Amino acid sequence: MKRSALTVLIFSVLMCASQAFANQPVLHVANWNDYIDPEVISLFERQNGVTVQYTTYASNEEAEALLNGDAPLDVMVSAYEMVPRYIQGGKLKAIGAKDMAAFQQADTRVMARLASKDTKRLYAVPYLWGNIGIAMNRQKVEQLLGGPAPESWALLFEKQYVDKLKSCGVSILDSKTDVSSIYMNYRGMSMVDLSPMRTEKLMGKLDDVSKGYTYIDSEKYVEDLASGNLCLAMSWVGDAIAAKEAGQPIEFFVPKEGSVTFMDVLVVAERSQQAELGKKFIEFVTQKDNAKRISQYTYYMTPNAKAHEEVVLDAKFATMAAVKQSSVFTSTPARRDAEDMIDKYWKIMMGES
Ligand code: N2P
Repeated sequence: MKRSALTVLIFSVLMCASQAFANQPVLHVANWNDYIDPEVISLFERQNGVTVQYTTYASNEEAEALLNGDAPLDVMVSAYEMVPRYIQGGKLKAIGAKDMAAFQQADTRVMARLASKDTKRLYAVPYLWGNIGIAMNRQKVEQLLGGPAPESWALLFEKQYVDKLKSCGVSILDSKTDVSSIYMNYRGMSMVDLSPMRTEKLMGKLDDVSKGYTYIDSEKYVEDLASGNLCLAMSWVGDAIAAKEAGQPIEFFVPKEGSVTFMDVLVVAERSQQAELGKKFIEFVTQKDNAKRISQYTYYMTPNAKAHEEVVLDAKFATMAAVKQSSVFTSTPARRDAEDMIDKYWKIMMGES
């Protein structure tokens, strides 16, 4: 075959291939960073002849902006505590969540937690859950402290510790409701009856301590823990274990004062034009084998009871499951006037005002 003919042939094969690709349905999915096994996405694409456009976000605020925006969006993973607000705002499609297999196969601990926010279980399908704690390089921390580190949030919330540790890198999550729930609990306060005056005083104190943080961020810290640029971080459990697996002597613990346990769910955006395909994706990622892969890859707990049992057989995954349920609580916004005060200080801490 002459070169030019070969070129034409190759060109037309490529054209066909790209047209086939172009005609494939595209599913738009948004998720937290480091929160899926990419191979599960590829499998879904191959098995269903679709392309998944995958976007990540690193805070509830970013997630909400995506949901409220007008770029194409079908499936989103969301913190469970955001769901009532999304439902009220008409942002989610009712997908008959409770009839999906994920619900029949869910862990009873997860089911108990799911009852309160999507009461009819129409919108939200449990995806992954876990705890927030401290990721720490004990050796570096104890060297700077000149003695043993307490198993306490004091490490992150008291100036005396943060100022001693800031030279080795200290961070907290960019997650306002989680941080304020954990912090107020540490200060012996309940979010439900916080007065604006008390909130102002306590948040002012936190703002002062925060000057010693390297940053407030939920994405960069994964890399920085793994490369030794941080020695102490408020962390989602999976991110801490991932840093440890990447070779740093990082340990994860839930401080003695207790911490937040979080739950993330899969929802379909109201503006999705492909709810059926979206549901198929949700079925796929929550199906036992895929749920297991995702849990193993991310080091978060799957709500799928059978998959979870299998994952924790491997000691490597014991940390993510080893938290006493009595020491954890769900993160709750304060009442409106106190919440406004938290917002004000959060903006200051984030350098936004
Ligand atoms: C992992 C994000 C975890 C989100 N990077 C917890 N809600």
